[in-house]
Amino acid sequence: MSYVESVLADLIAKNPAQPEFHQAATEVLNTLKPVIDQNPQFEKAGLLERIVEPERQIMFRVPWVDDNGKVQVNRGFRVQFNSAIGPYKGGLRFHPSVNLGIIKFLGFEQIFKNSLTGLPIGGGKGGSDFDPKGKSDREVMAFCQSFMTELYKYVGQDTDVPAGDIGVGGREVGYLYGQYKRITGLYEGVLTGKGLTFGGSLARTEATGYGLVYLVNAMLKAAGKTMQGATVAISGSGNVAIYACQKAQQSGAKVVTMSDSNGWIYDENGIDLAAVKEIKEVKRGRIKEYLEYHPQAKYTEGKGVWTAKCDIALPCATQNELNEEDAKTLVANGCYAVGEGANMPSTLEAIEVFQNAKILFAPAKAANAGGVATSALEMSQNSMRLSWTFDEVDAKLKGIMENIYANIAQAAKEYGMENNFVAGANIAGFLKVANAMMAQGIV
Ligand code: NDP
Ligand code: 2IT
Repeated sequence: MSYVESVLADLIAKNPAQPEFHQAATEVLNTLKPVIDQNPQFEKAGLLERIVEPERQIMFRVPWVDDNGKVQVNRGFRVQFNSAIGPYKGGLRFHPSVNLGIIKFLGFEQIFKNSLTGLPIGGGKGGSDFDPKGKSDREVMAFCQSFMTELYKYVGQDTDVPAGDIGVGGREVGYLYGQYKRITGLYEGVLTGKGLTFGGSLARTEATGYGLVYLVNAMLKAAGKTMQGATVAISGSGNVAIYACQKAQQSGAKVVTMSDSNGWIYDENGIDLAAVKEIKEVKRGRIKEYLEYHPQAKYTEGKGVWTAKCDIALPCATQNELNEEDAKTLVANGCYAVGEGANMPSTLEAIEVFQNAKILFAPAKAANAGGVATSALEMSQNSMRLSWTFDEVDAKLKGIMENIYANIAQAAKEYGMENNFVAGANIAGFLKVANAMMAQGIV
């Protein structure tokens, strides 16, 4: 058994019932084989065994009182995965599906993503099985205050800096920040994605979606293609999906689909993003309500968004939302590029279909790194106690995404896997962290 295979076998045996973590680790470690072969010192230093084991995992009770006066109890998590290159950094996810395995897969991915940004941030992730959907603002506030009353012990501007993810947006970050400040008395950049009146960065809201399109545009350009005139399918209708749609439209594409966990819309005239923003950002409603604005559009209940014919697919909802069948359908319909806005949206089998079909495929840890990169820019602004303009932050974001594309393309080429951006992203992200860990001794 090779070093990589034995580490993976141990990981699976030691962490039962964490299939998403197994999946993320399998994808990363398998592509690292050539690097591991060339660097025998990594095995001697137990580097892979250390990198797959979080430095610290925190789980806690989150009690709160609902609007009927009843006590509810949720479970809170923060996995501080790797601090070799900077303070732990990564979002908080509030969704009923959250468990330790989900947070570990996200935290593991975050290590390499954060490394790719070129900025000094380690990897972490957290969240809760709390479901903000259908809750009143007061209930969300009560939950966030209780969550932070435990979490504050472990976070801080130089230790661990959480942010948003699924179910955690500006509202939640605001309540969490208020409680942190109240308990600690510190006015510091302990969270990113804050409101603009209390230390938030311009362009952080747009960053993940915009960054996704900047990276896909760089990938298309290198292949002699462009988004101008392309038909784009997007899944999800949350933060990432909305701003991916906006930037794709600004890049001259026609976006024809968006979705939520209930179903998906198809608008052959191109998505009216102002309508989607009103439904999702203002009313917190369902994507089905799009028909009230555009009765000619088509709504389909349930899955199926990848059956829409498109040139470019941007999955921006959640993990494993695009499986082998979906990938085959996309390829059969002529799709030539995929950019992952969500974390691990494509199954391992789907990625194989894309790679066999020689489709341009930008993996999540490169393609959605614009969000956390801009979070790191928010941290810099907080430390300097000043703020940059929208255009300044947006220009830095674009530069970072173009740089990520260049680095992953270069790493893939260097290891004999030209245009395999999955391998390129894993290798480039891994090497910086691995070298930092080697230099810091056995810790
Ligand atoms: P939001 O909560 O704003 O939106 C999530 C969207 O995905 C909603 O449309 C939601 O539908 C849909 N969705 C969530 N879970 C499921 C599910 N199980 N099945 C089907 N649809 C689902 O989250 P974000 O836009 O912030 O996050 C989307 C993805 O992007 C996630 O994978 C996240 O980890 C990733 N990401 C986010 C970043 C950020 O800065 N926010 C940065 C990098 C990656 P519904 O409302 O019905 O639940
Ligand atoms: O998955 C991610 O990169 C995020 N949810 C954003 C994390 C951050 O710290 O901005």
